[in-house]
This record gives sequence, C-alpha cells and structure tokens, in this order.
Amino acid sequence: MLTRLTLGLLPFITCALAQAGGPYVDPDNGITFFGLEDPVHSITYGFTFPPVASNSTEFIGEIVAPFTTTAWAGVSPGGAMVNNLLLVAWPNAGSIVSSARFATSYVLPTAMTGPVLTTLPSSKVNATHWKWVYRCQNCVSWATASGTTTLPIDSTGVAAWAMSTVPVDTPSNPQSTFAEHTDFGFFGLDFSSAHVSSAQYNLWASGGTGGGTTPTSTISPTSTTTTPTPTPTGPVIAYDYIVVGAGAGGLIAADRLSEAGKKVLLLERGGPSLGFTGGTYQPTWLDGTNLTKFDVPGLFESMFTDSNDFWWCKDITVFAGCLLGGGMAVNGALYWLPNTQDFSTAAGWPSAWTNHAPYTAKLSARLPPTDAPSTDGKRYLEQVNDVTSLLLTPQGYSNITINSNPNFKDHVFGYSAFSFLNGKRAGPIATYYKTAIARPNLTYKQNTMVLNVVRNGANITGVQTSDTTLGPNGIIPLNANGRVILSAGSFGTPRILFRSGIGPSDMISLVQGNAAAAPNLPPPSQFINLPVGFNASDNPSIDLVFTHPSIDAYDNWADVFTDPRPADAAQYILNQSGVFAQASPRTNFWRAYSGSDGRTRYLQGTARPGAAFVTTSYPYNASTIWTITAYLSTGITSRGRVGIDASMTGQVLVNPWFVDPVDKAVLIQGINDIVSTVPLVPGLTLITPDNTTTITNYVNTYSPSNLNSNHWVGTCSIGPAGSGVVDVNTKVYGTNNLFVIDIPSLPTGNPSGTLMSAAEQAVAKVLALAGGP
Ligand SMILES: Cc1cc2nc3c(=O)[nH]c(=O)nc-3n(C[C@H](O)[C@H](O)[C@H](O)COP(=O)(O)OP(=O)(O)OC[C@H]3O[C@@H](n4cnc5c(N)ncnc54)[C@H](O)[C@@H]3O)c2cc1C
Ligand SMILES: *[C@@H]1O[C@H](CO)[C@@H](O)[C@H](O)[C@H]1NC(C)=O
Ligand SMILES: *[C@@H]1O[C@H](CO)[C@@H](O)[C@H](O)[C@H]1NC(C)=O
Ligand SMILES: *[C@@H]1O[C@H](CO)[C@@H](O)[C@H](O)[C@H]1NC(C)=O
Ligand SMILES: *[C@@H]1O[C@H](CO)[C@@H](O)[C@H](O)[C@H]1NC(C)=O
Ligand SMILES: *[C@@H]1O[C@H](CO)[C@@H](O)[C@H](O)[C@H]1NC(C)=O
Ligand SMILES: *[C@@H]1O[C@H](CO)[C@@H](O)[C@H](O)[C@H]1NC(C)=O
Ligand SMILES: *[C@@H]1O[C@H](CO)[C@@H](O)[C@H](O)[C@H]1NC(C)=O
Ligand SMILES: *[C@@H]1O[C@H](CO)[C@@H](O)[C@H](O)[C@H]1NC(C)=O
Ligand SMILES: *[C@@H]1O[C@H](CO)[C@@H](O)[C@H](O)[C@H]1NC(C)=O
Ligand SMILES: CC(=O)N[C@H]1CO[C@H](CO)[C@@H](O)[C@@H]1O
Repeated sequence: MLTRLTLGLLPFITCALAQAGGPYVDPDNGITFFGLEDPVHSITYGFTFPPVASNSTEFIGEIVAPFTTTAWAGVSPGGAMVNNLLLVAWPNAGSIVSSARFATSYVLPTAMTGPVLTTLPSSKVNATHWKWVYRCQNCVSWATASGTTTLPIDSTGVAAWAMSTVPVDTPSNPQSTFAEHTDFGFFGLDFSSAHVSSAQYNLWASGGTGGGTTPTSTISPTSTTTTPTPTPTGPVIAYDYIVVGAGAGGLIAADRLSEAGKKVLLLERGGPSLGFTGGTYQPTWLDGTNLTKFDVPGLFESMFTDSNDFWWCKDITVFAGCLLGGGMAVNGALYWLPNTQDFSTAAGWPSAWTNHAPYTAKLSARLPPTDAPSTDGKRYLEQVNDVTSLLLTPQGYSNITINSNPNFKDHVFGYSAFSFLNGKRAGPIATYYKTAIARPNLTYKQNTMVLNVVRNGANITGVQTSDTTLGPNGIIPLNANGRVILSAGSFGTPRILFRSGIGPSDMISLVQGNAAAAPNLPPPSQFINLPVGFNASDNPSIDLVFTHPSIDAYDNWADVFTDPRPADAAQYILNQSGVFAQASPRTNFWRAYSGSDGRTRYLQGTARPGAAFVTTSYPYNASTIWTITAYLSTGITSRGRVGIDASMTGQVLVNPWFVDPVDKAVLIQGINDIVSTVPLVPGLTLITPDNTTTITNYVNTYSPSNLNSNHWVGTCSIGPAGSGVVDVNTKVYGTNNLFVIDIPSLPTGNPSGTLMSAAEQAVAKVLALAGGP
C-alpha cells in the first residue's frame, strides 16, 4: 500500500522452503558436524556447539567446497544476511582466507568486530576441494541497531548459505570486496541437538581431531522438516482440487471449493501468521496474549523496519508476503469494495465478468469493511483527517463513507476503510480460512513450496512440491478430472508457470538453464507459449510530506514494536481498542482527471501520520510530519513485465510506471492540485518536496523503485486467445485443467477488494465449468 524501497539485492534470509540439515562426521578430521551438503553445488556447511549448559558463546564450523566451481562461499548461522554474523572464506595460494562480516542492508558486508576466528589445522586446499574448519568465538550473540541477536542454540533455526563462481577482488585480503553471490539457500537445523560434550568440543577447538559420532546416518538434503525422509511418510493422497498459495485469492478459492464438497488441498510455502493460526511472532509487550505482530493493525509500519523480517518472500525482489494470508497478512489492509468500472470491459474484463455485484456481495457478507476498526467505535490519531479535509474541501471535495458509495470516486474523501474485524487483522484469514480449515474436505499444508505443475501436454496430473514426504519426488497427484488453481501472487504464479513450461520462450530458456528446475520441465514439444508476466501493472505513487502543528506523527511508528506508548499498548491488550486497532492510514480521497489522450484516469490519495522519508533543506518539526501518498489508478495505460532470472528469482523485468508520458502528466497535475490549497491551511507546510523544487522536478527525479505501490496485478491476465493468459473461465490457454486467479488491471482503490471479489467469481465459474471433479 505505502511506497517503499524494493528489496533490491537478493537478500538471503530465513525461508520456509529450507532443506533440513542433519548430523555427519567429517571423515578427514573426525569431527561431528550438524549441517548440510547443498545438492546443487556440492558444498558442505556444518556447525558444532559445546553443551548449552556451559553458557559458551562459540562454535566450530566448516565449509567444504569443490575447488573449481566455488570461488567463495559463506554461511549465516542466523539465517539472514542483514544484521547477522556472516562467515566468508575462499582459497588463496594453497590456504584459506576468511573473515567475519556484517551488513545492515543488502549491500556488500564489511568486517564485523566481536567474533574471533581461528582457522583449525584440518583446513586444507587439495586438487579438488578447499576446506575451511574454524573456531568462532564470541559468535553466538551480537549487537544490532535494534538490540541483541542470539542464535537459537537450544531450539531450531534456519541457517543460510551463499556461494559464488566469481573470484573475490583481492584474494589475499580477508576483507576483500566481491560481487553479489551467484546462488544462496537455506537449511533448517535443530540447533538443540547440534551439541557435543565439553571434553570433545575442547579437543576439537584446540586443533585436535577424532572421536566424533553421529546419532543418525548421514546428511540428507530433504525438505522442511528436521527428520530427513526422502520418501513419502504416509499414503499418497490424490485431490479434486489443488490450490497453490494461501493469499487473498487462494483462501477464497479453497474455502468455496471445500464448501462445495470437493476434496481440496491448499498448499502454502510459508508458515502461520495470526495467533489463531499458530503464529507466535510477537513483541514482548504482547507476552501472555495470543496476538502476534500480524494480528495487531497498528504494527503495520513495523513490517518494514524489523530486522527479523521472515515474512517477505526472499526470492522475489519486491515486497511479497510468504506466509499464511500472503500479502493480506502483512499489508496495510486498506479495503475498497469494487465499483462498476473495476469490472468493466474497458478494464480488460470479458463481458461475462462485468456483473460483479453478486460476488462482491458474497465477499462483503463474509468480510465487511470497516472505517472504525477500534472496538470502541472511536477514532484515534484523527488530526490527519481534519487537516486533509481543510486541504481538500476548498477544491470541491465532499466527505463520504467510501464503501457505502463505491461508484462515487471523483472529488471525494472519507475515512480509510480496512479489512480488520474486532480490532484485529482479519482479511481472508480470520474469515475464509477459518471456515475452510474446519472442513474435513480441506487439507492445508504449510511450509510447502510448489515448484511446478506436472503435466502431460494439456493435462495437469499433479503438482511438484519441495516436500518429499507428501509424494514420490514431492509430487502430489490429482484425481481423475482434477484441477489445479494457482494463486501464488503476481510473481509466484508466473514462476510456477515458467517452471512448468508455460510462458514466453525467454523465461522457459532460463528454466532450461537451471540445474534444479530443468529436469522437471516437460519436453519442448509440450511448451505452451503464452504472454505470462506481460501486462504487469502497479500504481505509480509519489509521497508528499507535510508538517502541521496539530499532527501527532506517533514518533513515525518507530517504537510501536519495541517500545510502544504504554497507555496505548495497555488499552489494546485490554479490549483491542485505540491507536493499535488501526493501521497507519487515516484518510483516503479520489479525483478523476481527463488526460491529453482523452482517457479518464483516477488519482487516489492516502493520508497518514509519519513519513517514509523526508528530503528538505530546511529544519522541520519531526513530531508533526504526515504524508499524502498520491497514486494513479484506474485508467493507467503503462504496463511492465514480470519474470525470473537464471536463479529463478522473481523480479520486475520492465518497470510498469510512467511508460506512457500521459500517465506521468496526469499524476503531476493531480499533485499540483493537492498542494494548491496548502496556503489556505494555517500552519501547514509542504516539506517534501520543499520550496526549492517544483512538483514536476520532484516527480521527474523520483527514484523508480520508490514509485512501487506493491499492488502488482495483470501478470496472468484474462483475455482473448492470443493476448490473454487465461480464458473467460480463468483456465490457462493450452491446458485442460489449470486455472489462475489474477485481475487484468488496477482497480480504483488498493486492489485486494477487487481481487477478492474476482476470486469469488473465478471459483464460481470454475465450479460451473463442465468436466471437473
Ligand atoms: C507491503 C504491502 C502492502 C500492501 N497494502 C495493501 C493494502 O493496504 N490494501 C490492498 O488492497 N492491497 C495491499 N497490498 C496488495 C495485496 O496484499 C495483494 O494485492 C494481495 O495480497 C494479492 O493476493 P494474491 O492472492 O494474488 O497473492 P498473495 O497475497 O501474495 O498470496 C500468494 C500466496 O502464495 C504463496 N506462494 C507463493 N508462491 C508459492 C509456491 N510456489 N508454492 C506455495 N505457495 C506459494 C505465498 O506465500 C502467499 O501466501 C499490499 C501488498 C504489500 C506487499
Ligand atoms: C550458566 O548460566 C547459568 C545462569 O546464569 C548459571 O546458573 C550456570 O551456573 C552457568 N553455567 C556455567 C557452566 O557457567
Ligand atoms: C580433497 O579433499 C576433499 C575434502 O576432504 C576430499 O573429499 C577429496 O577426496 C580430496 N581430493 C583429493 C584429490 O585428495
Ligand atoms: C489463547 O488461545 C487459547 C487456545 O485457543 C485460549 O485457550 C486462550 O484463552 C487464549 N488466550 C488469550 C489471552 O486470548
Ligand atoms: C476498551 O477500553 C478503553 C480504555 O479503558 C475504553 O475507553 C473503551 O470504552 C473500551 N472499549 C470497549 C469496547 O470495551
Ligand atoms: C466526515 O464525515 C464523517 C461521517 O459523517 C464525520 O464523522 C466527520 O467529522 C466528517 N469530517 C469532516 C472533516 O467534516
Ligand atoms: C487428457 O485428458 C483428456 C480428458 O480427460 C483425455 O481425453 C486425454 O486423453 C488426455 N490426454 C493425455 C495426453 O493424457
Ligand atoms: C514540535 O511539535 C510538537 C507538537 O506540536 C511540540 O510540542 C513541540 O514543541 C514542537 N517542537 C519544536 C522544536 O517546535
Ligand atoms: C521556503 O520555505 C522556507 C521554510 O519553510 C521558508 O522559510 C521560506 O520563506 C520559503 N521561501 C519561499 C520563497 O517561499
Ligand atoms: C495487455 O492488455 C491490453 C489491454 O488491456 C491487451 O490489448 C493486450 O493484448 C494485453 N497483452 C498481453 C500480453 O496480455
Ligand atoms: C466430510 C465430507 O464433507 N466429505 C465429502 C467430501 O467431498 C466428497 C466429494 O464431493 C463427498 O463425497 C464427501 O461426502
């Protein structure tokens, strides 16, 4: 919802599709390690710890890598790149060069003070391998800007690895610079079992060898669980419908299909989110409650500032939620019931889709929007509403209840509306998921990544997952006439299609070149050439930052997670009322514009206390900052392209913002209008941009990645054969039983309301389509 920087460089960080590490004894030095041999690069990463009870702050580790293909390799025992201990090594002139490094953002990590590294004698470089065996002292806890991070040495965790085929710049220098890793991955580790006796540990730490034993056989690269089992653990079950992705679209599909009596499997790559779903991630101030970070609306802004940000998909370079609820578990939850034009043929819909009203009615019956989410019905931090109204009323805007008048989107403002219920995040999780999970006909598997669909030409026979306990090779079959519905998001669904041989040839070529993905492709004669990823759209958005003496910027939301205002925290815990019952937005507004091309485009504004950034040459009072984000919505003509790179990372290939100069001209005009009445509001100052620049110049020099609104749609557009990816029933062209939930263009407001109405309509059409289970 709000403009944020993209993640940029590939962050390697905790991820639920991790393989599981296990114990092994290195035959060279007889040390018991707990770790993993990465099957793609054949690099081994291991750790061993002294007993937990010794309160020790060190461990022994090793990296063993093929000499010719591994220029350098590194591990993060804490599983993330940012704010974590990173250990990097490479061979140079017959010995190992190593360093401990640290990064506070996704840039080249630099020297880390604190850890003491000792390279142990069993390290070596031979004709085929290099091997770094090390002792890392003062390596179990370290300071970060937001506190102390400690390895979970008495429980389970996820470690990350990274490697490169490109040599570092100065191999003799332990602090050498180097280019970004060429690959990275994760492995789950039961740290609680990765301990040996003090005597054994001390022997190895002082350079001794031998004596290691292993509780179970060898390291085995399998998925997710810490018990390595390469074969199915139970009977392999076939399903009528397999729904991939438990986000906005997938939860609605899974609920309606299971309600209709179908045998449904819902697969989600991430883990739990809200407390009632088993989520446990919470700030200390919520100790003793079942409320997680994801439940509490007022913690929304902290999604972007928390160093333990496990919820973002780490293999997509823009923000996408990888947990139960998808984007709906972590977003601003602004929720607009669609209007007529959101489902018009002009917006790209077939005429059979334009009567959205029955589906929108089903949606709002299950998930009614609210513009007063606090359980006491009162509104908090209201100053932004008042100042925005003073700004817009002289421009002819009227004050309405927005979701009571969905078709009225010109010159209107009103309270922000949300998909929260009972003062907590709800969305499709507390509604559709709650009813679906209670049905015996619905099976939900989390921490399960779908890699590709399995198909025989046009017939999908199952899905291939990362979890080999669910079926042979991870494959889960469909019943006769069964169907697969992909709802893995605007980046996740295209990737599954590419890896299934469906999409443009340049994307499928990348899959053919990927050692892990290529073997699962069907033969080239079965490739289906479709414009998957084209027609990607996102609202271009520009932040305007103001100060006004009446505003309470709420400390720019900086302390809500770690150190909230005590009265507000207590009130929220008591009965889910107060500031924490709402995300940051306070007011929304819309205005229609006619562009020089004769096309009507809509501007949406979202106003909130605080600011993502301030750029001014003048002093200002940070306690009073607030932001209007101005988005261009319905009517945008610019389109971009979404795809993957050689490592299968989802990304933006062509930016979708301002491709058409008229889009930009209209947004500039709209912003000039917004600020035109600033002089009429006593005390109001526009500080970003300030009076040293013009709006036109501000927009022209705005960083493209800041234009991102996280509202990606259209990557699997519905449309006629030849230009669409899916047909009028949302069935992928060229297949008999594969479906995708997407919307073809941006609606007037933030997209989740329209997307959820579209999901209701899509599942109704799929159920009505003959030939299914
Ligand atoms: C930071 C942010 C803020 C936003 N704010 C708002 C807002 O205020 N209002 C609004 O209307 N919209 C907002 N959005 C957009 C909204 O969240 C999305 O439009 C919506 O969530 C899209 O729904 P979806 O079902 O298509 O995909 P998602 O919600 O992204 O769900 C996809 C799901 O599929 C899973 N998945 C992906 N790949 C696989 C795989 N291979 N195997 C198994 N599972 C997989 C993911 O883990 C995820 O759970 C925001 C988005 C973001 C990221
Ligand atoms: C470890 O710390 C605990 C708690 O401070 C203490 O009781 C215990 O004696 C310590 N153990 C050792 C071996 O120092
Ligand atoms: C080099 O060392 C590795 C790791 O210990 C070992 O597996 C390999 O056999 C050795 N190669 C040679 C040629 O000795
Ligand atoms: C937490 O959930 C459990 C089980 O659902 C319930 O028994 C308990 O009352 C809940 N606690 C709070 C503080 O809500
Ligand atoms: C919740 O508690 C607050 C603070 O005590 C109170 O003002 C409010 O009326 C209560 N709301 C409800 C719904 O009980
Ligand atoms: C807008 O209307 C709402 C609902 O009637 C009202 O509570 C609010 O005070 C109005 N705002 C302004 C600025 O008039
Ligand atoms: C695909 O499925 C259809 C309908 O079930 C069947 O007639 C056809 O033979 C199948 N084709 C292949 C290649 O399996
Ligand atoms: C900043 O604004 C706050 C809130 O209005 C006010 O209390 C404070 O005095 C102001 N600070 C300065 C330096 O003007
Ligand atoms: C520009 O803004 C600064 C800071 O608000 C103000 O002091 C100055 O008078 C302004 N200059 C003009 C030309 O408006
Ligand atoms: C993109 O959308 C436009 C209109 O919305 C349509 O004409 C075009 O065919 C679409 N292209 C693709 C590749 O889907
Ligand atoms: C428990 C339950 O609802 N089972 C149903 C699941 O769906 C199949 C196929 O429609 C029905 O036969 C079962 O009764």
